[in-house]
Amino acid sequence: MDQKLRIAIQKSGRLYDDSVKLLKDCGIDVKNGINKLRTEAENFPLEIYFLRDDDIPQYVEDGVADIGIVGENVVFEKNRRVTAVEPLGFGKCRLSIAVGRKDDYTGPKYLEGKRIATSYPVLVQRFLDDNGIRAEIHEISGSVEIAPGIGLADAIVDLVSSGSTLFMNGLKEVDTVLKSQAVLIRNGNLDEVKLALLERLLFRIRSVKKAKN
Ligand code: PRT
Ligand code: ZN
Repeated sequence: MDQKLRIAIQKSGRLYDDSVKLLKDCGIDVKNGINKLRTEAENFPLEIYFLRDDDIPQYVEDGVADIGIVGENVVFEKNRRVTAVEPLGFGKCRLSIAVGRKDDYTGPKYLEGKRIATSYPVLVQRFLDDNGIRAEIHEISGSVEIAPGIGLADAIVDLVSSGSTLFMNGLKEVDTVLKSQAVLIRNGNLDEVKLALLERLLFRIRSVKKAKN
């Protein structure tokens, strides 16, 4: 049986449309994935798995999928053994520190001894360590922006794109922990056949990116 390359993409959410569009732009037809967990491309030896973005690095590390499309923020937070092969130019955002609009943030030292709410404890801890700061991290999985307003935290670290969510919650962006975009990741132990398929796909992805510039 001919081998297929298995790619994991987000099932629904901010990366879904652009991930499917990228494959389409590469000349690969992805049939109505939305209610399916798995589908096959018609005209390229590619099998597509639809997953929650948080699970993609692990699936790729474990070799359940060969490659995946996911935000760098997730790749770095999950800290899995996967290789980033190509930045994709969409899903751009920043993981930023925000404090109350009237708070007087003077730099990372401001965070010393403070309570920080975030869904990114690993990246926040690394930032604190790099800056020699001790602070208390409160991990929450969603609606991080409301934490300061309800007295749960003094600062937050969350993804920002336009900044309007912060603004609406009375917060201001004061520092950036990580700049992020969607990347193609791959398993570290692909065999020659899969590597050759990946090269074919990458050639197309790079052509699409060039055509856009
Ligand atoms: O269900 P699943 O777990 O797969 O999805 P999810 O809800 O975890 O992720 P999703 O779909 O929200 O985001 C997927 C990826 O898109 C993220 O991991 C980032 O790499 C990227 N991305 C780009 C963003 C944003 N921009 C973004 N603005 N992810 C989230 N946001 C959120 C942010 O958390 C905040 O709540 O949007 C709000 C801020 O937006 P602005 O425009 O008001 O600043
Ligand atoms: Zn997620």
